[in-house]
Parts: sequence; structure tokens; C-alpha cells
Amino acid sequence: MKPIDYINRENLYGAHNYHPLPVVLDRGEGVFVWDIEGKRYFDFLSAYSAVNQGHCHPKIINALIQQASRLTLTSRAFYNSTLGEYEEFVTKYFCYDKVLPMNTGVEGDETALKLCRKWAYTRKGIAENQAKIIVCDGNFHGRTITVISMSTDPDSYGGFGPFTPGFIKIPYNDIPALKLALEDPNIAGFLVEPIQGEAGVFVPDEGYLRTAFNLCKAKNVLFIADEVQTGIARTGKLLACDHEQVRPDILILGKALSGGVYPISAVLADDDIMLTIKPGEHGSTFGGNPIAAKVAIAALEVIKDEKLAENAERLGKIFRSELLNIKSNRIELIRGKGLLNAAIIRPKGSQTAWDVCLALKENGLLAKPTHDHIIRFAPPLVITEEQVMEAAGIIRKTIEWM
Ligand code: IF1
Repeated sequence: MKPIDYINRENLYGAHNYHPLPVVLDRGEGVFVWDIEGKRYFDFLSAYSAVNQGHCHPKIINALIQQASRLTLTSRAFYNSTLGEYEEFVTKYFCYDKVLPMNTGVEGDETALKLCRKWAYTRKGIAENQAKIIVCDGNFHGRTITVISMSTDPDSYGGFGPFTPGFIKIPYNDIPALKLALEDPNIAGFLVEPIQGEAGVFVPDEGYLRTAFNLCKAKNVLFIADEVQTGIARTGKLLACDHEQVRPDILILGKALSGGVYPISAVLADDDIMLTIKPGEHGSTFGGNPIAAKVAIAALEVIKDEKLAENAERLGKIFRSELLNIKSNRIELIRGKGLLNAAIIRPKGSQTAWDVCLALKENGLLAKPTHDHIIRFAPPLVITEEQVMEAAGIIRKTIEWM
């Protein structure tokens, strides 16, 4: 089979809810992936930051294999020998009293919203069904009906109504707007991405998260951080909130919690919040299953063992300065933190960021455009300085040539 045959087969039998770059991948190791014809590429998407630890990290794969041949799933109807070990490990790792394990990022967000509402009714004293949660314009928290009810992107919500009520939308990175919205006594929580990924790696002003957190505290409102994409060393700290010494009341993690090996998400909070949900009120067949437990422990150990936050911090600076040195008026702006970066591309004729990504692919580097004119650059965090220089060279050559 040729690449086009693989592509046609997906088109024929799969729903058309994606528009992938025309490359058919077959194998991955560290920062590299190979297509079915054996061509090697730098992976500068990292499965949207799920593969922070690099493709097929041997320690994580070993944890998967070992546990898969012993016990895979018991459901939560029974105790098992791995869940408690993981719960103790992950809560101590992130310094929270409790964890609620789920599978996908959007389930983590849904769980956080339910938890926030439950807390509002049982602790804060908001009248039943009156709780509101503040969210930000340009947010991306996933694809379920409730989560797209928070979206301001017509591609995400258009044609999928009616929507879940109870959300107040304010501009991102806008403290006065938050202050005003917090005047409503029925506000239970503020849900925010520390850096907006889908919006195009939009980094808020310094001090935004800290000030927002303080304002929430003054109004007894829960500060809920969606770190599904920004968490787990991606931005140069374990959590992006760590850059401003903010400890969210509710923390949502996903993606790299498994190193891209398995769908694993988690919601972390302290007892006064987490224990408001009682037996039978929330759950998931697969959440916290034995494979997930072992894989997540291994994935988090790799982050610390290999100092991936420090690597992201150091190499992010080098990468951005290399991109800033590119002599081409095609690059309008470079922004990002750690190894979560984006280039804003100035269109030339009918050429868009998509055409730049096609050319990058030809030159051996995979990246994905977002919003027509933005390219996200987010390699696995195990990348070396030499590899950063080589990849930046590919980007330079491609853009200067176009
Ligand atoms: C797709 C974007 C990235 C997320 C945050 C929750 C979720 C995501 C902050 C849901 C998911 C993904 C999903 C992916 C594309 C992708 C993405 F461009 F759409 F925004 F990463 F940048 N919170 N992000 O970023 O997690 O349920 O998917 O596990 O194809 O939709 P999920």
C-alpha cells in the first residue's frame, strides 16, 4: 500500500471530523516519527503535548506491558492493588489531598465543573441550580456538549445546540472583566487555561494568573486551572501556574499524564472540595484502571528523572531566539513559554500556515497550523540542544525559501 491508499482508506471508512496533514506515520521514538516509507521527521506537535516524554519511552512502555499482562481492569466496584499506589503517588507529586481519576482531558474538565457546582451548593451556599462558572473567550476544553457550551469558537459549538447553561464568558487576560463578573454572588468558579493552546499559544500578561487567583479568593470562588495541555513540564515548570506561584483549587491534567501511551486524566483538589462528591455521584468504567495507574506513575517519574521541566525552560529560550533570528517577513511574531511555542505567519498570496506546514513536512519536520496563520511548535521535551538547532535550521530554511 502507498501513502495515498492509507489516506483514502481513512477517508472512506472514518468520519470526516479531521483534516490531517498528508503524512502516514508508522513508528515513533523520542523526538522522531517515521512514515510508512521510512522517512524520518521531527515531531513538533507531540500529539498536542501528550508525548512530552518522547515517543515510546521505554520506561513507560515497560510499565504498560508489565501491568497489561497481570491485571487490566476491575472497574471501581472492587479495590485493586494499583489504584491506591497511584493515588498516593500523584497526590504527593502535585501536593493535593485527593485525586479523581478519569480518562480523557474533556472528562477531567467535566469532572471539575461538576465538582465546582457541588461545592457551590453544599459549601458556599448558592441556591440550587443557580451556580455560574466564569470562562474565557477563546477557550478550548474539549468536545462534549457541556464543554462546547463554554466555547466562543463557532467551529466548536455551531450546529450542536441546545447548550448547557450556567457559564459566563469574559475576555481572556482581562482583569477588570473578571473583577466585574465576580460581583455576581452566584459565581462558583473561574475556569482558565494558564496559556490558551487552541487560541494559538496565547500567553497572558505577567501577573494575570496571580491577580485572577487573588480576586477569586476574595470572593470565595474556586480557581480552576485546565492544565491538560500546559501541565507536566511543557512550559518549563511542572505546571504553568507554577510560573506565578498559583496553586489552583481544582487542577485538571491529561495528555502527558500518560506520556501519550494511554488516555489518562486526573482532577486534583483538597478534601473540603473533593469530598463534596459522594459514592455513586460520579465515576467512569476505565478511570484509574490498573494499566492507567502504572503508566501514569512511570510517566510522571520520567518527568522528574530526566529533568524535563528544566530542559523545556532552557531549550525553549534557545528555540525562540533561533526563530526570532530568521530573516523573513513571513514571520510576524514568535510567542510561547518553555517548549509550547507558536509562530504567527504573514500570508503571502494564497499561501497560508498550512502551506508552510506542508513544506516543513517535505523538509522533515511535522507541525500543525491553527487558525489559518498560526503554527504551533511543541516538540517532545526529551529533545536535545543539538536537535533544537537542527530543527530550527529546517524551519529557517523552509521559511526563508518560501
Ligand atoms: C483534538 C486544540 C490542542 C485541551 C485543553 C482539554 C482538552 C484539550 C486545554 C481536551 C484538548 C486537543 C484535542 C485535540 C486538539 C487539541 C488541541 F488544538 F484543539 F486546542 F492540544 F491544542 N483542555 N486539546 O487542549 O482533552 O478530551 O481531547 O483528551 O483533536 O480535538 P481531550
